[in-house]
Amino acid sequence: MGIVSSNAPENDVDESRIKVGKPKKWAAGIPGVAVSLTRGMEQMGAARTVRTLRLLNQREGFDCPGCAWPEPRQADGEHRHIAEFCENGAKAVAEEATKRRVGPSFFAEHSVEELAGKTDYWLGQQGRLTEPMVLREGASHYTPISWDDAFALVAGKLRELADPNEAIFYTSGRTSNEAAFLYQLLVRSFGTNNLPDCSNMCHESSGAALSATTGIGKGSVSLADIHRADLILVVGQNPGTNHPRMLSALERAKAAGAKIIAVNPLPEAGLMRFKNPQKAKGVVGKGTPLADEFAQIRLGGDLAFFQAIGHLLLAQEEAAPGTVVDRAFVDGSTEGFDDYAKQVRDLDWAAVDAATGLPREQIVRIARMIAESERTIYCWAMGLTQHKHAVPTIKEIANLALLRGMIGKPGAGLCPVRGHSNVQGDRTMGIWEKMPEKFMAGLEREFGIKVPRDHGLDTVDSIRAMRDGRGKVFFALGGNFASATPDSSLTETALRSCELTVQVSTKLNRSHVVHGKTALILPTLGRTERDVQASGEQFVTVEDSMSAVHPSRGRLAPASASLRSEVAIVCGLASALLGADHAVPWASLADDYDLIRDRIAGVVPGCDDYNRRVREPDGFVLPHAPRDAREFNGTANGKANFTASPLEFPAIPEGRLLLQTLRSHDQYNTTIYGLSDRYRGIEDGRRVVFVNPGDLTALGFADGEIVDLVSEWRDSERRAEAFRIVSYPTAPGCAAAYFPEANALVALDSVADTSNTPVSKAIVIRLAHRS
Ligand SMILES: Nc1nc2c(c(=O)[nH]1)N[C@H]1C(S)=C(S)[C@@H](COP(=O)(O)OP(=O)(O)OC[C@H]3O[C@@H](n4cnc5c(=O)[nH]c(N)nc54)[C@H](O)[C@@H]3O)O[C@H]1N2
Ligand SMILES: Nc1nc2c(c(=O)[nH]1)N[C@H]1C(S)=C(S)[C@@H](COP(=O)(O)OP(=O)(O)OC[C@H]3O[C@@H](n4cnc5c(=O)[nH]c(N)nc54)[C@H](O)[C@@H]3O)O[C@H]1N2
Ligand SMILES: [Mo]
Repeated sequence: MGIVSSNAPENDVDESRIKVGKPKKWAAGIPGVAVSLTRGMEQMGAARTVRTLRLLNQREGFDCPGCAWPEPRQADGEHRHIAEFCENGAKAVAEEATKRRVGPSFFAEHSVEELAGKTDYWLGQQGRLTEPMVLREGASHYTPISWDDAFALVAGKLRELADPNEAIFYTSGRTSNEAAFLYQLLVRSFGTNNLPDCSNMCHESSGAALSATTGIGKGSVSLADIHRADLILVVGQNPGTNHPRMLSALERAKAAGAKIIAVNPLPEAGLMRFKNPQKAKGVVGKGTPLADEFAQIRLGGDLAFFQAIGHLLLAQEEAAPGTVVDRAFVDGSTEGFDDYAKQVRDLDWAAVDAATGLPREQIVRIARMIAESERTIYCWAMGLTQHKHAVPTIKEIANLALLRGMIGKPGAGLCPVRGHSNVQGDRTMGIWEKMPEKFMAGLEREFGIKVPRDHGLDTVDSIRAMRDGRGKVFFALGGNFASATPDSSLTETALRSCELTVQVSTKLNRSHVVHGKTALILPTLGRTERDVQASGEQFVTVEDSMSAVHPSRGRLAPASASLRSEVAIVCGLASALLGADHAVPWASLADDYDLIRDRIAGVVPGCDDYNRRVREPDGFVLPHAPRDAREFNGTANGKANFTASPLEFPAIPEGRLLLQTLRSHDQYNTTIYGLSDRYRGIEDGRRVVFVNPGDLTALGFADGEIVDLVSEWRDSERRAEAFRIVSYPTAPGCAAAYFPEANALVALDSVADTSNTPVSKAIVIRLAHRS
C-alpha cells in the first residue's frame, strides 16, 4: 500500500534555489555573535535586543527558553558570564520577543485552508498570537472569543464525553513547574492519566534505561563534574547547534586536560573545533580542537560499539586482574555483573563490524582511553534515544559506567542532555502518563481528592486513540503536536477526527491549522514576559538537565494585554470544568504562585520547603541518590543493575539507505528560525537529503538531483517529495534529512521497545527519481 503524505513540497520553498557550500570544521565565534544580534534586531529592534539579551540566564532574569543545558552555580564555586547565552538561545528569545503580531485581523484575512498551505517557517514568522480565537464547526476562519466563553466551551465538550479517558492532554517542555503541576492536577481531578508529552518522543528511552539500571531516570552529573572529568564521550548529540553552551564546558574540561570522544555518523562542526565567542582569542583565533577521537559510527551501531568496549575492558581485566573493573563497587553496589560479562565475552565481532562500520583499532584505542580514565562522563541525546533498540543501547552505557565505578563520584557519571528547557521539571511535577503510586497518593493526601491509577496514553498511543475514535478532545499546553509527531498524514487525519482541539500557544503553528471539528487557540505569555496576577508580579520555576531548580522572571511587557499565563489558563479551565466548590482552590492558586509552590512542596518528592529554597542564589539541586550517596534505592533490588542485552542493530536492505531526521542550525524543533544550516554548508532551503558520495555512485544518483524519499516499513510505504541530494561525508549507508519535513516518513508503529519513542533516527528509505 502506498501512502502519499500531505507533506508536499511547499509553495514558498523552491529546492532548486538551495545553495550548498562546504561543511564547516568549527563552531561559534564571530558568525555566531553576529547572527544572534541580527536575528534579535530583525524581530525586536535594537533597544529591546540589548535589554532582553542582558536578562537571559541571569539570576534576576529569565531562563533561556532554548535548551536545558544548566547555568554555572555559585554553590559549585562557579560564576556566570555577563552574556550567559548562545547564538541559538538568542534566536529562541528573538522568536518570542518579536514585535510582529497575529491578531484577529490576521485571522479575518487568512482562511484556515489558506494557512494550512503555508510552511511551518512562514506560520512561525507571522509573530505572536494576541487574542483567544475559535474555529466553529464548519467555519472557514478563526474568530475572536472571550476567555470565559473559551473555558466554557472546553469544559462543555469535556463534560459531554462518555469517559474522561476520551480526552488527551499533551504538554511540551517549556511549561513552568507551577503550570505543569496544576495542569496534571486538573487532568487527574477530571479523571484521566492521558498526559502524553514531548518527552515521549525525546528522552523517554533514557528515563526507561536509567530507571532500570540506577533507579532514577535522570542524569547523575553537575556542570562542575563536566569541568572536572578527564574523559567525556559525546554520543549521538550535536551540541554545537542544540546545546551550544555545552561547548564552553567542554572547552574548559579540555583546558584542564580532559579528552573528548565524539561518536556520530556526521562530522558535526561543533564536535571538531570550538571558537568561544565569550573570549577574545575565541573570536579571532583558531579556537580549541575538541574531539580527540571521532568515531564515525553507522546509525544505530552504538549498542554494538558499547558491547565491544565492554568486551575489551573485560579482556584487559582478565589479563591484569584488578586494573579495570571497580571490584569494590561492583560487588558492593550492583547486581547482574556475571550475566553481563558472559554476554559481552561471547561478542560477535562480525556483527560489531557491520553495525558500527568502525575500524577495529579505533574501538581498541577508545576502550583503552576508557580503561585509563579516572573520571569518565557519558553524554548523549537523540542519536541514541530515537532507535528501536534505544533502551538497551543506553543500558549498555550504564554497564560501562558501573563496571568502572563511574557513578556517584566527582567528575564522573551519566549525562542524558535534555532538550526543552523545562522538560525535566515537567516530569518531576507529574506530567507523565504513568506516575508512580507515591506521587498519586501524595496528590490525594494534599488535596483530599481521588485520582485515577490506570496508566494513560503516551504520544504514540494518543495518536492511535484519535485515529480509532477513542480520543475525542485534544488539549495541548504548548508544543506543535501536528508537526512534531511521526507519520504526518496519519496524525493529521487523527487530529482532524477530534470533536475539539485546543492549543495553548505563543505562536502560530501547524497544530492550529490541522484541527478538530471545533478548534481553539489560547494565547499565552512566554518566558520573557512579565506575569502580573492579583497578588502582584510573579515568577515561575524550572529544572535544568542537571536537576537544578531555579526561578525564572519575565521582564518584558507582554505581547498583548489579552494574554494569560499558563497558570491562569489552567486555573480558568479548572474552575469552569470542576466548579467553584472543588477541593482544589483554583482561583486563589492563580492569584499567588507562592501558594502553588507550597502545594508542590507537599506533594513532589525532594521539593520540601520549595518556596524558600528556590529563592536561594541559583535555587537548589534536587536529590539524586546515586549521585549524592552511591545509593540505588530506586530500583526493585536496591542495587544498580547491569543488564545483558542481545546485540541488535538496524539492517540496511540492498539498494536502500538508513535515514535519520535531525535539526538544522536554524530551527527549534518545529519552529523554523531561518533557512540556513551554516555548519553543514546549507543556505536558502531545508528540503535536502545528505547522502554519502559512495552511496550516490552505487545507487545511481548525483549531487544536486531532486528526488523523492520513500520509506519502507513492513508492507507499507510513505513518501516525502522533492528533496535536493547533497553529497556529504556521512557514514556509508546513512542519510540525513531535517525534522519536521521528513516526519511523514516515520511509520507510527515504528517505535522503540519499552519507551514507545518514535524511531526517528533509523528509517529505511530508497531514493526515487521524480518522473
Ligand atoms: N537550537 C536548538 N536547540 C535545541 C533544539 C533545537 O531544535 N534547536 N531542540 C532541543 C531538543 S527538544 C532536543 S531533544 C535537543 C536535541 O539535541 P540533539 O540530539 O543534538 O539533536 P538532533 O539534531 O536530533 O541530533 C542528533 C545527533 O545525533 C547524531 N546521530 C543520529 N543517529 C545516531 C546514531 O545512531 N548514533 C550516534 N552515535 N549518533 C547519531 C546525529 O548525527 C546528530 O549529530 O536539542 C534541544 N536544543
Ligand atoms: N522526525 C523527528 N521528529 C521529532 C524529533 C526528531 O528528532 N525527529 N524530535 C522530537 C523531540 S526531541 C521533541 S522534544 C518534540 C518536540 O515537540 P513539541 O515540543 O511539541 O514541539 P515544539 O516545536 O518545540 O513546539 C513549538 C511550539 O510551542 C509553542 N510555544 C513556544 N513557547 C511556548 C510557551 O512558553 N508556552 C506555550 N504554551 N507554548 C509555547 C509555540 O506555539 C511553538 O509553535 O519533537 C519530536 N519529534
Ligand atoms: Mo526533545
